[in-house]
Amino acid sequence: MTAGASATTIDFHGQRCVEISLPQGDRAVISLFGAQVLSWRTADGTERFFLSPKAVMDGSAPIRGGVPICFPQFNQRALSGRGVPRHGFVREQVWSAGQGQRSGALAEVTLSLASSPETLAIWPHSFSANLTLRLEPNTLRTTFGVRNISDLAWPFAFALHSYLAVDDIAATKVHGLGGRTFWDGVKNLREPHLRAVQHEGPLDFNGETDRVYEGIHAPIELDHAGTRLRITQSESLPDAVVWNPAAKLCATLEDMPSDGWKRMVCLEAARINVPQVLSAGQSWSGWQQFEAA
Ligand code: TA6
Repeated sequence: MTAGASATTIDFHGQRCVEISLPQGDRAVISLFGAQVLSWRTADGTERFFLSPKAVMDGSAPIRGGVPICFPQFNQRALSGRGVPRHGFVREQVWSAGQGQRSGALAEVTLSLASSPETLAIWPHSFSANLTLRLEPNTLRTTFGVRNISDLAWPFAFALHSYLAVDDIAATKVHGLGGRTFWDGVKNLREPHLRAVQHEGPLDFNGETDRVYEGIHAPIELDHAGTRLRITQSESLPDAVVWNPAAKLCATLEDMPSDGWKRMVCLEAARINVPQVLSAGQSWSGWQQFEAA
């Protein structure tokens, strides 16, 4: 892998990663395994992402934390029964990192992945994909791009499955979802077409939460311990997933400490309910951006 002066190859919890940083002190780390952002620290020293202390870091399983990429399916909703793993397979592939760039108060690096005999055995479509991580003071954007390099159109679903760190889930609120319709994956797991409407006012957490909100056009805000994180996403990603496993489900996750659910919430920018169809030769991209107040 090549890294420019502004992107350094580092070992991070045993994973080969690329680090980008700014003179102001902001820093982000992305793993070659899965092109998964594992850390974003703003200049004030605050770590913004949750990375499970029990995450599997040897490349044998997806990493629990940071920003896993879900492609070409979300959970097992789109391509189930065809042998594609839950949340797809790119989060378990080793990506290549390109030259990093820094110009003033902006640093970025792009990782890439192309279909291979291994991926074609899982999902029979040729693609090339890239993930660009862009860092500015107090702001991080992840952009995923994919191109259909086969002769046939194919559909896919997608999510940037971001794990955000919170001090205490019981005192955490999410603003900006009032009035949006959602599918409740806890109450209606077997009825994916059922919808409820989110009440006005902030969403708080009183138990297992697993929802796919649709029609997301305005920013969402994560509010905890007196700090706010503003989250925006591209028009190509109309859905937002909110996930917290709470105590019972968390206890079944081997790569989570028993109290890990108290310190994280996933706020994911996604395209789930209406899969994207990509024609031969066509490209698509989607991004999620975080701004710390
Ligand atoms: O995004 C929410 C979700 O689909 C949940 O249903 C939950 O299972 C979570 O993702 C984690 O999935 P994983 O395969 O990473 O354990």
